[in-house]
Amino acid sequence: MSSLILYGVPFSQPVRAVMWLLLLKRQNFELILTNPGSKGDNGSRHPDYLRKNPTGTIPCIEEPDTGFTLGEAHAIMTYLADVHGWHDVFPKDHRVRGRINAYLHYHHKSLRDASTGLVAPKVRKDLNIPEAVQTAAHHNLGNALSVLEQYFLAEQDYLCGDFVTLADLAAYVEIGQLQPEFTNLMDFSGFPKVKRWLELMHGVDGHDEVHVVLREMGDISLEAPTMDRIRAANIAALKALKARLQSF
Ligand SMILES: N[C@@H](CCC(=O)N[C@@H](CS)C(=O)NCC(=O)O)C(=O)O
Repeated sequence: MSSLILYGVPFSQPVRAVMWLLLLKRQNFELILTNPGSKGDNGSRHPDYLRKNPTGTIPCIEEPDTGFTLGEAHAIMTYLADVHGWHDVFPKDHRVRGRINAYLHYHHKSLRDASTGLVAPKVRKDLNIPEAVQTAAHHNLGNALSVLEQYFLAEQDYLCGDFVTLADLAAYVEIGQLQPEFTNLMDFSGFPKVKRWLELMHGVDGHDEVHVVLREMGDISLEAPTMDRIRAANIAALKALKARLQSF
């Protein structure tokens, strides 16, 4: 059986969530580099790619043996968990699963704004994200962090219980990227429970390999990274990923 194909780049948050799940579950895969938003060869807006994922975004997976393709990070993660029976991260219990799904839906207009409001304006200057969009994103992100602090993490270690689920992986790739050791774009001192959860997530298998790209790029709080710096970070990330996959 050929290994699963994952289209994307390590710098993409939703791609990182899928990669992390695959590493955590020691599932082999091949990463095919796909440039987000590009219409060129290997771009997510190229007609060949759009046939696989009509929304034109990364990530997308493809099962080489069947030709089945699927886009949307959270759909991919729940699909893989169902197919492989990864009930530790996506339990069968209807209520726990319901809560995980609730978070995964909530995510798109809340923590996802960490990228829209803070990271993308620095690393994707080409997108010219309007000020109003950035302001709205900051507002959504601030609200979402308070919701995590006051409700999701009020009485438990992880978002949906005392164990890691798909919800934690999805959330961490967004807010985790803002920590001082990565982009350094947010001060979490007002959110002690979120801070504790971030620390716990460092210990989840696959965390380090998946975050090489951010560690290599480093602090961008004062200065936007150059294209060379982003490229070097992606290369280091691919090397770390390859080494990890070879260990399976
Ligand atoms: N809801 C999607 C969002 C994916 C997404 O926004 N991906 C970005 C890269 S991080 C992308 O492909 N952008 C290219 C574009 O929109 O043209 C998911 O969770 O998979």
